[in-house]
Amino acid sequence: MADKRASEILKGARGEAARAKSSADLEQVRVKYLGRQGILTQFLRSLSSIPVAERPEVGREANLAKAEIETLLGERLAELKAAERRHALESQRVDLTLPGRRPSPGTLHPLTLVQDEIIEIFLGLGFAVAEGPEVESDFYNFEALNIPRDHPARDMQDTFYLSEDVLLRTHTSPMQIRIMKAMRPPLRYIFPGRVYRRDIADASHSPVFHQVEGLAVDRNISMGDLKGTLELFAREMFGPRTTTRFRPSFFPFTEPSAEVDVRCFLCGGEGCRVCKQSGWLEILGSGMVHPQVLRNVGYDPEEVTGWAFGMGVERIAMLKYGIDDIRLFFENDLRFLTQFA
Ligand code: 2U9
Repeated sequence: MADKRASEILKGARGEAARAKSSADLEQVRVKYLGRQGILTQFLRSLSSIPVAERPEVGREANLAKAEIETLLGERLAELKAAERRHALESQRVDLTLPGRRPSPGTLHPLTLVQDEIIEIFLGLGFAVAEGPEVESDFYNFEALNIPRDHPARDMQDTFYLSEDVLLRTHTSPMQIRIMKAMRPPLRYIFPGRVYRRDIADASHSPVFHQVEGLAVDRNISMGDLKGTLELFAREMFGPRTTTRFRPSFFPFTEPSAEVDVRCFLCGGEGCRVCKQSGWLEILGSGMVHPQVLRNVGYDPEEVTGWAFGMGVERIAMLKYGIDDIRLFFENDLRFLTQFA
């Protein structure tokens, strides 16, 4: 009866091993028969309770059954592993004839695009480009530009000071002083660059932003030249049908001074949310270089005159593309940044 048990166990194991569909199934079969609590293991353990006379025969049968189960499990495992490997190779097949995925080269930042566009327009008019330090002295940033000691811009609240005399430039105008001191007229230059002001960031303010300023100095340079140049710039930038308006203004470094507006291209001048019902959009400030500023760099205002202008690149980009929050330029959200290329 006992040897019948061994052969039945073997038969059961053989059937289950054959039916196992995966190496994991087969492992369960192994545990069921050969594990610590396995059927055959328990059977071997129970041999001590059968009559002594039957023990050698039954024990031999049981050990043979164990060896046979081990062999058949090993063979079945090899079969299943081979099948699993074939299946894995099939399902993970790589099509080597597929064309490669093109790596995305990225896009230029909208501020770079707009700044380049501004530069291109003035290069076409014969201006040269000059760039200079972002860390400046009080002299170049304020004093030489005729900005008085009690001007609010010079307040600690408005300017990032690195020491009493050293600061982060609040405009690119110090480069205009540097160029005028280094060269003699005639001069035609534009000055693109990053500038800093102690503003709390909101929809229209950022503590760092970009400017392009321009300067022309020569004999007999007039406000008419300034007007013609900036009208041409506005038409190149915002389209050939752009209408401009020059409005009197004040800056310490220009006299007379004018701000330039373009007819609101969203409402056509009717008045809307963007132009705050005025029908006009301010794009830049400008003026004739103040005689005192010319004297500060060693020029004789009786001999040469000049004009200058300044614009915020963010403002131009916001008007051109209808962007309502300056912070979008600095948040590096690719969904925003990749729209402009
Ligand atoms: C020198 C002489 C004159 C540059 C000028 C402005 C008017 C102006 C603002 C535009 C928007 C600054 O970025 S912004 O906030 N700029 O309105 N800039 S005239 O005049 C100069 C500069 C240097 C030696």
